[in-house]
Amino acid sequence: MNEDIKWMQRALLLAEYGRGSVSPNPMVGCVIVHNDEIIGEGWHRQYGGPHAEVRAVEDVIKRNNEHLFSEATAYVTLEPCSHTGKTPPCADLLVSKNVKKVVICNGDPNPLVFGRGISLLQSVGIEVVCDVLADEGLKLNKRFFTSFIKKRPYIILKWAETADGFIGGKNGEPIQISGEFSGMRVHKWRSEEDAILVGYNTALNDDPKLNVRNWEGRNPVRIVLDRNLQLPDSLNLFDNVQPTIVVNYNKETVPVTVPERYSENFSTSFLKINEGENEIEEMLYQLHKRGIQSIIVEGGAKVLSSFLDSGLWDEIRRCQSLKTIGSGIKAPLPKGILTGSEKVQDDLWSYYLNA
Ligand code: AOF
Ligand code: ZN
Repeated sequence: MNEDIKWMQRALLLAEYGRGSVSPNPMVGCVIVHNDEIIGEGWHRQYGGPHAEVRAVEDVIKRNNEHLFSEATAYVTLEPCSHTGKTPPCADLLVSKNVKKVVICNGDPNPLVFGRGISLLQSVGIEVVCDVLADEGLKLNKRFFTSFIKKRPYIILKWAETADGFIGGKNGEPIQISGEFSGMRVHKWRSEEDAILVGYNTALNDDPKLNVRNWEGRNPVRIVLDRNLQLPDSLNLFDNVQPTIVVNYNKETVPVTVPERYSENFSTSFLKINEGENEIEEMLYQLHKRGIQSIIVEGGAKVLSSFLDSGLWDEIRRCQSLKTIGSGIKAPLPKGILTGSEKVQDDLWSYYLNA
């Protein structure tokens, strides 16, 4: 196997460890190699914390391999940064360690970097190779890239339907459709996204908590569509255990930002949108400006359909159980390309991508 691919695969694997903890930053891994051996490695573990390159360099030093830097290659899944954000520039760090070569999976779309990291490395004579396993990197950080390219969060539409195609009872009463293991999976997914969104009827009828249970992970920001501010304060959504954003036509308060998820001060905030045909588009842009890079939309049928109709979605995760109820609220019809399906106990999960 090509050396660059082998080590980049390892760097991508390390980057995965950051899932659920680094957003709105990307997941990044770094492996430093000398003579076909790893002399240090690391990944971006936590939002606001040291970048992957810093961790890898520290690891090289900890392993007493510092003398090997000048003959070493650094494999990084994202172009080393050139800006001072919460941490100093990684490109400067690699230059100061005098590494011989840097292999990169993806360029950084952040306008603060955008090629400057690569130029900086090249300007001092470091050999730079780009786009190694680029497609894998784009997939790993699809939320991060979507945010910069489309100026909206990455949207996952998730629902469970009965074998006869219903998503809920006749009068909107909640019914248990999917099995226990599907439930765990859904909680894992919640922990991987910045936010979770439901419509007015789901909030009122189900009184959901929209938190992460049955899985270890961080709670997403809750977003609820309550256009005319009619939801009662007594709902679980307003328990201040995790942040909630109420999308409505009237009221705007100081915005919650994604990093607030990492603090302990949770509250309810209000996001005002204009009534009209482009409500979803406007809402997504406003949420994007608040740093939200991904949303899992969990219902109900009307909200899911409006996302599907707008075309502003990226993935569908659809669960079909063996249960039948005969009548109820019809589940939406999936769109896009079916990319795979799998059985989880008695449930069949199907996955679609927006073409
Ligand atoms: C890297 N290596 O591991 C990551 C990078 O506020 P900061 O300092 O954490 O900077 C965040 C930005 O840095 C983020 O938007 C992205 O452009 C880049 N992330 N860069 O060289 C890393 N996580
Ligand atoms: Zn950096």
